[in-house]
Amino acid sequence: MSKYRETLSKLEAIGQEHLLRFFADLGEGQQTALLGQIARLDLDAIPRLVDRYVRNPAKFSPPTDVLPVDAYPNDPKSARKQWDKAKYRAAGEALLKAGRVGAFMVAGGQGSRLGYDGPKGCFRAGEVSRRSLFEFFGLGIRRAEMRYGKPVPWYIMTSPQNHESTQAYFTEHRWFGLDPANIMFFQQGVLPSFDMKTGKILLAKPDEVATNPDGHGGSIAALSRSGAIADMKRRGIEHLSYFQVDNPLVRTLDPIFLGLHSSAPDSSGEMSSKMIPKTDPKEKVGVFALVLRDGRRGVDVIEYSDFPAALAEERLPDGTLRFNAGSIAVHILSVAFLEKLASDANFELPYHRAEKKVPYVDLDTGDVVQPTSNNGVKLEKFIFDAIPLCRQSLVMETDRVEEFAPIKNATGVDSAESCAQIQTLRAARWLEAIGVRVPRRMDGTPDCMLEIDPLHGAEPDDLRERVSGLVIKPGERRVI
Ligand code: UD2
Repeated sequence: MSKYRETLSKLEAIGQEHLLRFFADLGEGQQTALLGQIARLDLDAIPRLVDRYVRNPAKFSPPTDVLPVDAYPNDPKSARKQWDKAKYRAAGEALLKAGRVGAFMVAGGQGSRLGYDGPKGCFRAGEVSRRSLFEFFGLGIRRAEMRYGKPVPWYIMTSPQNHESTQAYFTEHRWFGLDPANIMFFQQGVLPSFDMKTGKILLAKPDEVATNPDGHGGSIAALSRSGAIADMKRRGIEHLSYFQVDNPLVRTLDPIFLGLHSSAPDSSGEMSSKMIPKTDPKEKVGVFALVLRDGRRGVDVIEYSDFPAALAEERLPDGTLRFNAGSIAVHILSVAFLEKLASDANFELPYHRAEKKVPYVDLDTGDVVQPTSNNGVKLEKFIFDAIPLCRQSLVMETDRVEEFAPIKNATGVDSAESCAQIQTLRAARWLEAIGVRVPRRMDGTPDCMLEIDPLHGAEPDDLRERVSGLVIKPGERRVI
């Protein structure tokens, strides 16, 4: 049977044969490409996905029995919970010195909100240095390698859409001084995008199925499929420091967080998370909460769009939000946990459904239509849905100015501009902590633009020698 006939009959069996509607009009190369693209889809799973998530989506019922999480406070002397930061820092440093830690960045997203054409990590995150997001992370990792004397392998998840351009960018920038032998790029999977009403898979072009990356939750299968987990085991890597591509302030390798994750009594060492206290109930970050599932209460992340507004608004007598644990999407995952999940044939993270405007081919005319309202459904998996699968998972609080300034939007909140302001605030704070005067305006904001070179310091003390005698003039732009 020809490849065409074979594909057609498989598609007919699941009611998706329209994908070959224009086959006869295509050139030979296009025909081969289309058949190849369809062959890479998991066709057996399609009817179940269409039925469950596209045509008859269960109405999402937010969990009602939720309690706030008991996070490790940023101030270790807090009356709420006291803990020994120095002890956990030593434990984390021991792991780094033993070469047991890798970095894991998810960079497969479509970055559509930013409106930037190209891998999001190439976007400029240094207002003064003009460095890209990728470079910030690369230099942070290089600093850890120099400080702890061991290579930190860096696993980077891309998607088919940006895989080659991401790799080319790294090559062009000579891997930011890192050894390319310790950087592994691997692609996440894709899922077809569906017509919202009919559940038919959309065609992006007569010779191309409309697809979307399968979400950062797709990384667990992709890490396994690509051989990344095998690579980690060969190298003796036990824990992965997970971060997103959009936050240049992230501590790529935080010894305190690593130590807490790996040795705190209330951590199973499988997956841990960082949070910042939310002040605005509407802030677009997932919320950590203790949720009752199957008779067991455990940590969970509820995405902002799913978190009941009444709970999000609840305040404590001191005015702070009761559910204030906002996720900055920074985690540590143990390699053993990832391997356990990936090797379990019954393991599957839930899919989340998003209704979007998806350009599509009109099946009668063959023309590409740009919809003006939502017509399509994209399905995605989220990595934080693995948290409830842990035996015990902990959450550590951190400070917003120290660690969270994502670039998501072209302007306003979470933009390059707000990121530069936060970077300046952080640098000013660090410099003042080690005795350097920073010019400030009448309203207290720094009258300068400052940026910390991630290679020079991961905390204020690292900068001491470098800044001795430094004078910052009002209006100055400077990389420290
Ligand atoms: C994410 C979290 C949100 C909060 C916020 C903090 C989700 C669903 N929400 O919101 O709770 O923690 O971050 O900044 O994650 N990515 C892939 N492949 C994909 C999709 C995304 O690699 O298929 C990567 C993407 O490149 C980025 C990260 O995942 O690094 C986050 O993606 P996003 O921009 O969709 O998440 P966002 O900002 O809505």
